[in-house]
Amino acid sequence: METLRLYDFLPSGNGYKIRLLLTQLGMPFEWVEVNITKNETRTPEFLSKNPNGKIPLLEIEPGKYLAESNAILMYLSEGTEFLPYDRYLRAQVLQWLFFEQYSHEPFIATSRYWISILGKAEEYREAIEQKREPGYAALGLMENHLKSHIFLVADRYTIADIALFAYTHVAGEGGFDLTLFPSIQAWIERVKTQSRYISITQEM
Ligand SMILES: N[C@@H](CCC(=O)N[C@@H](CS)C(=O)NCC(=O)O)C(=O)O
Repeated sequence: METLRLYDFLPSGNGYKIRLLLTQLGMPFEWVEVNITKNETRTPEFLSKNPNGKIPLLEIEPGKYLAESNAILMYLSEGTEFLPYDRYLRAQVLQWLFFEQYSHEPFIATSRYWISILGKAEEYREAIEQKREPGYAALGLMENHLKSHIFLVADRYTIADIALFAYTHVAGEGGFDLTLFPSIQAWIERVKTQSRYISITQEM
């Protein structure tokens, strides 16, 4: 098998999902930094690899690319302990992956990007305020679920946990108060004890 190559940016939660899974799978990969704050995703060279101009991007073999973090998680976890085989459980994993992209990431990740990555909280104050309510709604939904489940699907650690962990555990950097969500906090600690766990700041 060819060495996988991951185009990524260290502070990115979407990129971190892939770094974390690859590390936990024990799969070697080449890591290529694409600095999104310097528009490096918008160069003709990068756009020829991903016309959508976004990281993470996985190069599976020379010239064969896969974008969208949660699609990459599905691809890499196929046939592993991180993705259930049962049809209903797999669909539940997908349910969380779609929830993450539509009801969670657009509020929590964007707030974190403006506040902590760009350091422009004042400039984006109005937009950040608009993200508060839907962001807290997403956290509330997770909290309710995690009151009676140790992990998101089938009470075992899957890519659903990886996808939701990425931006939830750093939600504080987007101005969200995680002390309001004790079950989420306990789940975060559980994820951190999984074997071969790496932090989002771990240099590649
Ligand atoms: N839905 C995509 C979102 C990817 C995304 O928003 N990537 C951001 C970094 S986290 C990016 O590349 N931004 C740079 C740009 O849009 O030019 C995924 O899950 O991979």
